[in-house]
Amino acid sequence: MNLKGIIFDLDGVICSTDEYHYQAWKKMADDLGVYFDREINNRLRGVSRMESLNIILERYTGPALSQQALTDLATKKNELYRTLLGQMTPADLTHEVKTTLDTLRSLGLKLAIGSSSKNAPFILERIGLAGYFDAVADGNCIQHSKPDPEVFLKAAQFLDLAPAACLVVEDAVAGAQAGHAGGFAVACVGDAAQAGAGDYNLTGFAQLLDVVQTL
Ligand code: B16
Ligand code: MG
Repeated sequence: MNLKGIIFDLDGVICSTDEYHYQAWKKMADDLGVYFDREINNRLRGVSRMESLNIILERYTGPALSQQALTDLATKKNELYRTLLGQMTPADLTHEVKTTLDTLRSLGLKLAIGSSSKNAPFILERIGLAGYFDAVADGNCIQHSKPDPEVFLKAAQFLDLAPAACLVVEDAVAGAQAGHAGGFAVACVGDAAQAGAGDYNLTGFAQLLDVVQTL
């Protein structure tokens, strides 16, 4: 096996916090009177908080919003999102994900997180994975979010591995693009798999065990 490491996206791959992002943005959009649905939400996967807000505001027709008003909207969404995260426990990490991670590790692979989220450390703590990964690259250590490859390149650097020796696992089309732009092989689940964005488009997380045997 030439593969040495796997870099996992967090929201929508390791855990279902993508649903909490949706609920929090939906509440903010409803309060503002802006149309928002799950299809628009799919465009927010992997992109930063402020970029997400800009995508939602494409449908906004009210009076001009100041920079402070934009910041306040993003803060309001994040507060609601963190309230939802605060209710998570290790039971929100599925048995399939945990046992697959453990098996991948037992094969000698290094495991890292590559997430656009500034809330990644809090999420990992809530689901009982604080300290589990060999490296964590997240929204707190990058300038450009996906589809820019920066977060995955940082994760590979933290693992001391070349991109060609790593597989990226993503649920976002923007994340799959970021992986490819960085020179990584990409396996997709969820929305990105349905869009056929990966080199491997999986129907379930445990299918990674089959994919790594071929790399
Ligand atoms: P935050 P990922 C991404 O996480 C989410 O997919 C995206 O919807 C979110 O806007 C972004 O994190 C920033 O999140 O507001 O928590 O900093 O999928 O890259 O793990
Ligand atoms: Mg994601």
